[in-house]
Amino acid sequence: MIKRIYLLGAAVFGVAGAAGMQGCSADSLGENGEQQSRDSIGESASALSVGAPIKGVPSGRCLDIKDNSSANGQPLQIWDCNGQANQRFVFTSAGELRTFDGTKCVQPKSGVASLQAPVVLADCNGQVAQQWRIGSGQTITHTSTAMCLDVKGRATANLTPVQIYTCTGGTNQKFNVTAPPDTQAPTAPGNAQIANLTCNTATFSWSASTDNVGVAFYDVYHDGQLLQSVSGTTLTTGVTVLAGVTWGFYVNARDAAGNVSQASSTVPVTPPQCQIDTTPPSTPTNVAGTANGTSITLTWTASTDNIGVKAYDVYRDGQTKVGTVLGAATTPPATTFVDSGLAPSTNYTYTVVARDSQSNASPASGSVTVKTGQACANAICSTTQVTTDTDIPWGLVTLTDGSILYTRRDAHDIVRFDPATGTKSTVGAVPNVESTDGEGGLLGLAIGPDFATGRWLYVLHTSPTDNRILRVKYTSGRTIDTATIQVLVSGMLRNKFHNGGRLRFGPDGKLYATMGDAQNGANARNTNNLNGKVLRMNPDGSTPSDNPFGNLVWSYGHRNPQGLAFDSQGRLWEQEFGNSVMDETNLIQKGGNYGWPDCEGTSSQGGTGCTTAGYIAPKQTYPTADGSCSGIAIVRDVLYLACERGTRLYREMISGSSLTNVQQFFVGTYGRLRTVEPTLDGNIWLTTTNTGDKDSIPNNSNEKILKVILGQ
Ligand SMILES: [Ca+2]
Ligand SMILES: [Ca+2]
Ligand SMILES: [Ca+2]
Ligand SMILES: [Ca+2]
Repeated sequence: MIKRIYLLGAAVFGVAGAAGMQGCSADSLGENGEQQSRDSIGESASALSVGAPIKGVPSGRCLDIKDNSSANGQPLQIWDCNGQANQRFVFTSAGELRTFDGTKCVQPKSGVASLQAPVVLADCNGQVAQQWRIGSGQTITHTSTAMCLDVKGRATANLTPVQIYTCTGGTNQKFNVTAPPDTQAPTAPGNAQIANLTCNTATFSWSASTDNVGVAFYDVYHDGQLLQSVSGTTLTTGVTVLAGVTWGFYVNARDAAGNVSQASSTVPVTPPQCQIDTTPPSTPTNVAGTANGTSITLTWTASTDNIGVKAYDVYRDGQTKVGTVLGAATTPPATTFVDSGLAPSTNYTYTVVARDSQSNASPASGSVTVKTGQACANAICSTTQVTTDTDIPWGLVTLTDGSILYTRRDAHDIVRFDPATGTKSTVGAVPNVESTDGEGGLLGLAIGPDFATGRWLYVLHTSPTDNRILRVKYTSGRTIDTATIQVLVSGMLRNKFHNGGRLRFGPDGKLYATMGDAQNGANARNTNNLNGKVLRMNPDGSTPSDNPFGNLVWSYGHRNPQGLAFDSQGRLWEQEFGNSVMDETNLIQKGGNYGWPDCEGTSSQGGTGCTTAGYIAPKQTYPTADGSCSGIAIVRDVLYLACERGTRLYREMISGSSLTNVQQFFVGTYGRLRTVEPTLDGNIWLTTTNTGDKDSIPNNSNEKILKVILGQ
């Protein structure tokens, strides 16, 4: 019975009038799918011409059911092409080769020895004998016998019977037939596991995915970063790991048409140290500090270690760790730190501790006391923690009364916080949200210029099946009314990582959104789908008439685009996660191609790379270790970027169409930062994302929301 459902989703090639059958998949049919599909087939048989001719290569004649008779047992032959129903064929997703407008199947005649069995008409029965596939070299292969469809005796005359025969490569086994497009993703790989773990290597393995056509590749990731792609027959591979560093390994299956499965389960790995180290670094010396307004710059002399210093922790007034200066894999950490956002005319005392990679810590250095200047002469003047949350704050908007609303990624609800009173309340849960043990969940939040009257909140989230944008009314009682939900965009591919997620209204009254490539770079370059894109839509989700491709796509070639912000000229800036080399900030142009997957930042990755004509280069790039910035905000034409892995806030001046005077703040002070948004009074909100990330578990985080006072 399943095959009847599949016929609706069957790829029908080269046939006018068949479009109405497409897009109706088994998934959408629900419990009554079987009955609905039968009804639809009945209708389509009379209303539509299903299928297309299949021509033998040497004869130019068409496959044909003899005498145009739909009686079971009628033989398949070749005959002059005439376009009638007995010459129209369609491959279904179930592998059948159907004719007579999709109502009958062909199979080798039963009871005849497999070799040279004539092929005849039969009622479709879902048996393997009726399964065919398009083979290599223009052949049509009978799946269960692996034999080829063969015009008997290499003859080319009308009435020559067609049989199955050992594949010979002969032209009498070649047919002009186009493979139907494959739109079905493989199943997720199973049984992911790590073995042979050493301090720097491991073996990652998994069990095979299945696919309607076949798995072409497996893409191996850790934490959203592609490590390698291996062939679709490979189920194990050696991977490089870092001693003491926890990574989460997983794998996606990909077919030749570019459909990507959902991810396997994640295998967390913390490799052992290569060499046990119990000797702490030497004590940092010569700690000194100078004040510049309300910022203090500290310097010290580097510590030494038997293996290597990994980090310096900076302590203020004895107890408070105000920041960590981290080294990279092969370079020691810097010996300077800026503590910004301090009170004016105040004494601060600092010490510094050195750590190695196995958590051996030096004694604290001698202290230094520095007095800040009288007034804030800095870009960042002070920072106040306004509230905390047990989940990950993701999207955040400031309402006109000064309160903020923010989404909680894994808790799947929206919270209101009023900084004036410290009051916090639940606005409500958004239904149909699913986290992805990665980056998916309840993500972006926006309000439009009509918020005062329309009361719409715009939300981007991952559902169990896709990524979606919806809007929902915010009531006068400060809750969401889920009865008002309107799904504006659905069907965007989701995956464990690369779900994009930011929303921002432009000065043109349109809603802009970022959508990741769903871990499939091919999506990014395809302007016919919505993944790997910056999207633009009317507030009701419809396509603006001046969009460049007739759909919601505004720009493309994006990997995992994140923050969006408009400058005083109404220009759109966008932040984007790269893979393993660099992240980027882009100035978005209508219809622009931003290069992924051939170009990562300014680093060529494939094809003709970053020099490809038409690719738009980023305005700024960041090594991924210093970046992984998600949220961005523009205040007085200064761009602020909240960075996760980089654990810092970048401040960059928009000058012409360039980003200049790049400064970094809070490096290591608050850990990973995710969201930055303007406040009503010309400053910024800043949120952390330190724990409970990359999982689907609600309320296992301990995050801060900070208010940062900017200098004038
Ligand atoms: Ca497939
Ligand atoms: Ca050591
Ligand atoms: Ca790019
Ligand atoms: Ca969580």
